[in-house]
Amino acid sequence: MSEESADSTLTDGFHLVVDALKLNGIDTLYGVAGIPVTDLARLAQSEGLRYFGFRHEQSAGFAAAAAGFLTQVPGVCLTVSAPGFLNGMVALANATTNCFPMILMSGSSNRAIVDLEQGDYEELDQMNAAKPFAKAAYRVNRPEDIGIGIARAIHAAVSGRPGGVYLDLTAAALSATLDAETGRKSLLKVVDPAPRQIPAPEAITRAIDLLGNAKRPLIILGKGAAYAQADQDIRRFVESTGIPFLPMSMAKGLLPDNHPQSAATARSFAIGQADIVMLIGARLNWLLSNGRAPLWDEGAQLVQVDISPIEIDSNRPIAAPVVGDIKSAMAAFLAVLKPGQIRPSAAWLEALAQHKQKNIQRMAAQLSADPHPMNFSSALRVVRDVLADKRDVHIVNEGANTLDFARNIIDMHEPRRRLDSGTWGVMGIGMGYAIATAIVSGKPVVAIEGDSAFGFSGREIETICRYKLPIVILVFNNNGIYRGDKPGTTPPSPTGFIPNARYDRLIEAFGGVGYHAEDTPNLTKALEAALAAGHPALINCVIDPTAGTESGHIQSLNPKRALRS
Ligand code: ADP
Ligand code: TPW
Ligand code: MG
Repeated sequence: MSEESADSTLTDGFHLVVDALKLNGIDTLYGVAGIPVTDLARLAQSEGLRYFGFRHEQSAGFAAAAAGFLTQVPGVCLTVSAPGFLNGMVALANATTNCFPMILMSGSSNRAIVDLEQGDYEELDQMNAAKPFAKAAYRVNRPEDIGIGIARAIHAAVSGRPGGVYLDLTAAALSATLDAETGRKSLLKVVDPAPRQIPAPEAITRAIDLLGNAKRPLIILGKGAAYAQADQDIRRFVESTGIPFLPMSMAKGLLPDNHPQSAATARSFAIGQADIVMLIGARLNWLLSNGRAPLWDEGAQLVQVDISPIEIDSNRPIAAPVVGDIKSAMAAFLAVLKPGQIRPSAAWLEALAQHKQKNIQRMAAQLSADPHPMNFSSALRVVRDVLADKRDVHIVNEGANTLDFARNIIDMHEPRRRLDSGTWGVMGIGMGYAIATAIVSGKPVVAIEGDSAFGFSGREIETICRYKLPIVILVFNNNGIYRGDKPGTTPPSPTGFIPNARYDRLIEAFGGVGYHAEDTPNLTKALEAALAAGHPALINCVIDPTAGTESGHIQSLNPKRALRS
């Protein structure tokens, strides 16, 4: 309990929130201060929590979500009422969509006035507004309910399939006083909030039997597998069965990308030809063409390991569902797997090897070109080469072409080192994810950002400089969304930006170091120097404005008008 209380026999809502968070091992808040949570942020900081103040709630929320993904402890975002709350909602919905645990904690206005729509300062029925976008939403109306409210929020965020939880803290509950002893007794430390969910033994044998019959098996690892922190067992399972694997973008590094069993460079071939595919923490959503032809052989049979029972059969029949948490499931697989029981055919491995070889050669030609101005491949080759011996560097990545090329070119060697636009393909995660990643990991972060993508959260470079975080932002500046306009285009096209903007100068306003790189030698120098300095830096990386393609690699999802005027 804080020393500040004038009367030590009393406590209040502010103190109870801070005490409840501490009791449950939550030591960091990401937020934007203001009525009615300013004093909460201040108190949290003075009581030993780390408070990171952002310039916009969306980035604070993205930071909380990234922290949740990296640590399995829900990241907490603190906002003011109505507009601040709504600014945080995109991040909350994104967390739920990506299965990341986070808690959006917003102060709210006077219930009596809000419910009669009488016009309070920042009036909004926040709890009900949050419900469709959150895994759960709760409101605390009385200080004695704060402990339960926070416990419920933690359970909801991390149990089962993780997600975003909204916790509404009314101004009245925050400022109300309570007898200190009653308050203390109202707090609880949650026990086992993410209980193991051990799959049924028959589900394990069914899956192993199916895989045992496979000639052309394939494992697809998703970000659920990265989240589960079952790294050793996943690797042992993959290696002891010899099954080729494909990592989804945020599962890269669970096994190193240069692992001989990686089928990443023969992705379409592997998915299209496999007879049995095992999904581990990956949904059959748009990122996997919903499991449909032409990418997939619709006759292939599937094993799916997932914590959510209703994920099963969501897009196509799953012959062997394994419902449980991945850590328990992988341990169970390893416990019953007999040597040689699962064995991909030699012909399958040979066919994959040939496809990989062909694709690697094709990529090598692209990667070795050094055009002026740089294109995505040549600039990313530099990034890849500079990072090759810096395995602790974490990557954040968003954009269209910038995302697609970087995902393929930058190899990952360690788990949970890559965060990106994820399930929604959302722009704006960049700075929030980078900030939380730097804070949580204590390691350098390189944020590889399209110039459009960067604009969504670029204001947070002040935050990065204020906290002196070791973040290097690479802005892939091609003058626009996907591409730049031809010189002199008026009015600017819907996708074009000011040509040749100097993003590097923005960070200088806050004491960071800006670099301007127009060619590969200068990009190499800039990235090496920025990483060696360990200071906030932004490299304006000049990319040929004609190099990108509209919508990057997902042009097929981009509807075009049937009639031309
Ligand atoms: P990706 O985008 O990488 O393909 P998705 O986000 O689509 O991955 O899928 C992640 C899946 O992982 C979700 O269906 C989620 O229910 C599941 N999941 C998350 N955590 C766990 C866990 N600990 N154990 C099992 N499944 C999990
Ligand atoms: C919140 C739509 C998808 S990709 C993109 C936008 C605006 C930017 C692509 O340009 P960028 O990358 O970043 O410069 P590059 O390398 O191709 O030039 N609003 C939100 N999310 C999404 N996904 C969009 C808009 C979009
Ligand atoms: Mg661009």
